[in-house]
Amino acid sequence: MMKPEIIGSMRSTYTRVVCMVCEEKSIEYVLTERPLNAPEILKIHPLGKMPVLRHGDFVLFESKAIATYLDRSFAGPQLIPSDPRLAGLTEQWVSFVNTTVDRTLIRTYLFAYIKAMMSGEPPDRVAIDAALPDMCQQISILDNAVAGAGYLVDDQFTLADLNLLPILDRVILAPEGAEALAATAHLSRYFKKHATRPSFQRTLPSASPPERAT
Ligand SMILES: N[C@@H](CCC(=O)N[C@@H](CS)C(=O)NCC(=O)O)C(=O)O
Repeated sequence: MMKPEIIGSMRSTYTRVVCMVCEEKSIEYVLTERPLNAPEILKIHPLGKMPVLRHGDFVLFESKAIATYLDRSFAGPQLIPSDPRLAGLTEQWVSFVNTTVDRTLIRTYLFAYIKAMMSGEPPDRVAIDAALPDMCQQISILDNAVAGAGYLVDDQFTLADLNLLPILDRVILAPEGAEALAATAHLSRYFKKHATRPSFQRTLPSASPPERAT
């Protein structure tokens, strides 16, 4: 089958998720590194967000849609279970992480540090402190969720886990994020364990500091 092309940046957590899907399923893919609003991205995503997918003459935007398409189109371990309850739980955690956790941990908290780094100004303490209660609450929810078998869904590695790992990997770049994760009883162990997966290791963003693409 033709190789899917993912257009985006490995520094983008959402791009990394779809690359991890390919790695987990041993799909041969091409990552075309492009910045936000690159013409190739704007041609596919009406708002210029990443990632986007090109597969032959088929194009797609939205990481969850891309992940589902790849999971259904290619052989390899099923990342969205076919059992309706397990599929529902997978959707639940992907949705919670994308609509709530990403907004707090990345767009609000981490971006306060990234903005400071890019402008050379000190970090906005008010914005950071304001994000901390939500960040701690959401980390605690995730900590409880993985307390049983060490996965978000049942006892299997699914898209729900894969979708969370790049966010955890980014939030620990800032001090309160690192402390919050280290203080958890289960989530820190979960992160350490799954961070050894080849799909995680093979998609590590370059060692350069996070930029706007996160
Ligand atoms: N819901 C979208 C979110 C994509 C998204 O926000 N990507 C970030 C990079 S991680 C981006 O393009 N940000 C630029 C912007 O929001 O303008 C998805 O799941 O693909």
